[in-house]
Amino acid sequence: MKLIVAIVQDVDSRGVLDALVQAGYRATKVSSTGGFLVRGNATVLIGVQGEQVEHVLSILREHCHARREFVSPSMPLSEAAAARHWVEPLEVEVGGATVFVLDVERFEQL
Ligand code: 2BA
Repeated sequence: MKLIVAIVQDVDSRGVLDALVQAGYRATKVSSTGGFLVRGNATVLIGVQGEQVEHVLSILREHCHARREFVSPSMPLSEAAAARHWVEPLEVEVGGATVFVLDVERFEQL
């Protein structure tokens, strides 16, 4: 058995969960926060058999979209003026999904 841990953008999480459940998978959404943007995202946990991993990844690919985001560095105005070059908004591309596939040693529902 495998555990798929998928970090997705909040805006995509409803569609991903709907598609997974529709396809017969069980999934759990955990609210999470990215360390860099410090914005809410969603971590979706999906327990599957090994042969189902590629199908789940194809669902994630279909429903998670990369987007460009701007980050405004937050610092006091006085410091911002002194470090003018640093306050330019920074553009980053936030992925479709960041996915880890883990081996499950044991699975129980008690
Ligand atoms: P955040 O940490 O908020 O990162 C959001 C986006 O900011 C990243 O998108 C990346 O484009 C950029 N970014 C992150 N760290 C950076 C840095 N040190 N310098 C410059 N740009 C940086 P993604 O790579 O698509 O990641 C989306 C979210 O997935 C991340 O949100 C984080 O919550 C999670 N994530 C990504 N890689 C991870 C990893 N190796 N381990 C755990 N979580 C990860």
